[in-house]
Amino acid sequence: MKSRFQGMRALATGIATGALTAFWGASAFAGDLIGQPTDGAIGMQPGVTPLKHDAIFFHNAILLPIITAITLFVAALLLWCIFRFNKRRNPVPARWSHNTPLEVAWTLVPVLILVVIAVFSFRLLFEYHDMPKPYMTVKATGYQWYWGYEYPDQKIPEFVSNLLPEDQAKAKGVPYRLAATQPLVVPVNRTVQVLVTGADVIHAFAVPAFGVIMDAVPGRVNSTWFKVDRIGTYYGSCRELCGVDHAFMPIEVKVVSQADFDAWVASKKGPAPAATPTTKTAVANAAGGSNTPAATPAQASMAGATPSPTPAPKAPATY
Ligand SMILES: [Cu+2]
Repeated sequence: MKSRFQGMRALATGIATGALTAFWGASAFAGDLIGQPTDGAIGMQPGVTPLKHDAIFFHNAILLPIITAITLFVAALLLWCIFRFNKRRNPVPARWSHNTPLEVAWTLVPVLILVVIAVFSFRLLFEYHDMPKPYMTVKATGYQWYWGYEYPDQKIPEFVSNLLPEDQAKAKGVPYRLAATQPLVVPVNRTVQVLVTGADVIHAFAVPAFGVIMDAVPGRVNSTWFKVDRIGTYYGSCRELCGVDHAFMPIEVKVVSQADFDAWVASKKGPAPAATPTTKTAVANAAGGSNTPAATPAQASMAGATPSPTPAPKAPATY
């Protein structure tokens, strides 16, 4: 009997150890892809900005241990009550009520736990709020259902970033539904301010590897920032249900060296000088290849964007 019990205990220990190893192993050692989701991964995408590094620290070092400790403590209390104070083992229950020290403790301890969480939480919130002096600003406008990017500092008018079609994504070996026709290009190790707005309905600009998510609200300009510490391609998506093609408006950010960025800016400006901002936008849109044109002038002016001519959209916007 004893040996059978020991065998079961060994089995249980084995299962628990295996599960824990699988859990922590998957999250810590799986070699998660950078800038995109990884199949079977647990936890958040690896970060490439100070904000995301600190958000991961807040989650893994502060929240997760507290949640685990509370869960284990409450489970142990429950089990203890079930086994120690059931009717059979405790036929005559005590009749007292109120225990002042205990009540003070179970009021104060949760308050202190919340204060600890709040201290770290506010530090992170302030960090998101306190943007360093930005090197440049980009404006991201959410449309049904694509993104428009504009570089006011570099005088690059808005261009359209669409979902890269499946055949092209396969041919290029990039993830379908994450890759875009024209990425947002930014330099590495530079603070980039992102002004986010929506042209029709509420969208949201989110790039998990940057730890950035910001609502794109029509008639309002929100601001967020990131400073990416390594060159690469990072994917995000719209994070606010915005209509039938909500899942088909990816965000692709290419982080490049300063020299590559300068070259890209020069290529974006193009050799052909444009007489008016309107024609400039049209030239940029035409040069982009498979572009869905920008929104109607009414939508564009709502979002404060440069009005552009209105060729027929790929997927006509319905409201
Ligand atoms: Cu959207």
